[in-house]
Amino acid sequence: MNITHLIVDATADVQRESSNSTMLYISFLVSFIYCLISNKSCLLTSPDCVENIYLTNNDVINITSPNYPDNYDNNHNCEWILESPQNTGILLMFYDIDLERCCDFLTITYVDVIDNIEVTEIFTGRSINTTIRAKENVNIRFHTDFSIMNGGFSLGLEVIELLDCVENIYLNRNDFINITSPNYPDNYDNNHKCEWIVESPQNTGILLTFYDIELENCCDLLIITYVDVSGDTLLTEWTSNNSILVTTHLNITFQTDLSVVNRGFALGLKVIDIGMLTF
Ligand SMILES: [Ca+2]
Ligand SMILES: [Ca+2]
Repeated sequence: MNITHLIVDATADVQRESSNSTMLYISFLVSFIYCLISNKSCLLTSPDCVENIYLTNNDVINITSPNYPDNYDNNHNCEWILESPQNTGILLMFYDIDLERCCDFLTITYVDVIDNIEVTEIFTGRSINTTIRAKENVNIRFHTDFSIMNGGFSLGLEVIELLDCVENIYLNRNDFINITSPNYPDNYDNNHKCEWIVESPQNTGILLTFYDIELENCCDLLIITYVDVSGDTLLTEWTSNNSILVTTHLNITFQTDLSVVNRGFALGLKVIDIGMLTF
């Protein structure tokens, strides 16, 4: 399955734009859509330069457009092929993207770590502070046309650990869910690592209640990281039938070692209005 996203600039200085550039942009969209319908690879002609990058576990490297932060060149078409060790992923951190909106593109093709589907994202215009979490192979293309050059892009790359399971959970007001270890109430597995990333709406809190826990004391871990008014807090010691109120972001990680399994854990998450809480 392949998904293509077109990410366009939402922060550009619109005062600089004229009706001519609007028409140019519309004509680009028409040609781009035609391009996708007729031939999905039409933006990806054979590259002028290709670089293979093999990332190792402790690498954090930076790739940029040619001449960055000075302007890139016209008629440029380069490709980077990224690979990380088996059973790892690649975190792509976009520090800066400044491309001619109509006509110069940064195209990223990867398999998303959460959805496990191939995605092609096309960046143009201006964009910052975006991240992508990809499986171990990523293809990056940088294409410029025959006129108008901008500052280009700067992109950080880092190897990340791939989890056995990861789930993003977006809760609404008054939602209530349970989260348990795999197989619960039967025993969990050895060599297992799972993560749940939970978010709730603004001006709410997440009431976290522990129902049950039985882990190998030395070696299997349930780590809960949450945000409160004083910043990140790491919670590692807790007991059954105990509740805490956390703010709108919560990260739960469950990690087991190579031997001895137990029943695991069960907890509940309920979204409440902060003002309604009484202890
Ligand atoms: Ca251009
Ligand atoms: Ca164990």
